[in-house]
Amino acid sequence: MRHTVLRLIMILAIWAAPARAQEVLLTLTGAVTDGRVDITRADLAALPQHGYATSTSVSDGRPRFDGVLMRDLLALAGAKGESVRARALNDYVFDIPISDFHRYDVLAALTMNGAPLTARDKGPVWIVYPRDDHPELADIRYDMRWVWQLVALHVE
Ligand SMILES: Nc1nc2c(c(=O)[nH]1)N[C@H]1C(S)=C(S)[C@@H](COP(=O)(O)O)O[C@H]1N2
Ligand SMILES: [Mo]
Repeated sequence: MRHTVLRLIMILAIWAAPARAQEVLLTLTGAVTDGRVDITRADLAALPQHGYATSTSVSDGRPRFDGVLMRDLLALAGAKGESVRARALNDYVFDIPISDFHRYDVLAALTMNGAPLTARDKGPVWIVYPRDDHPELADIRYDMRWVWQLVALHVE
């Protein structure tokens, strides 16, 4: 009995790791390769990883965020356009000029203070701006671009 349970746990663990890696976190549509690119956790893990601590308009202190650069993500998807329409799980939608991602090291963040962001807490993906490095970013016009629970990007 004990062995059966252990074996079951092992099988589940072995099966769950790749399944989690293949989990689609983001879907890019519009002016991207073949009109649609599904981005998995493994795709994101294969990109260069970046991070920094920054203040935010919704949390205390300066949490550290890690993930990938939005410009690397868009390059991976072959995005060619002027803006992205970012859509969240809660159907919040906001248009962001792609120039932001070249001007600033904007993150598609996957972790905060080393812990994976979950859908319950602004995850799995949160658009994060380097707010403390550029005074102009501490502004409501940019706060609205910090889309959390990001699930889709439409490139135009
Ligand atoms: N997914 C999602 N992201 C979002 C929002 C939202 O409602 N849903 N609100 C935006 C707005 S309008 C602002 S100002 C900042 C901070 O939102 P808050 O002040 O409502 O916490 O997050 C932005 N990101
Ligand atoms: Mo807002």
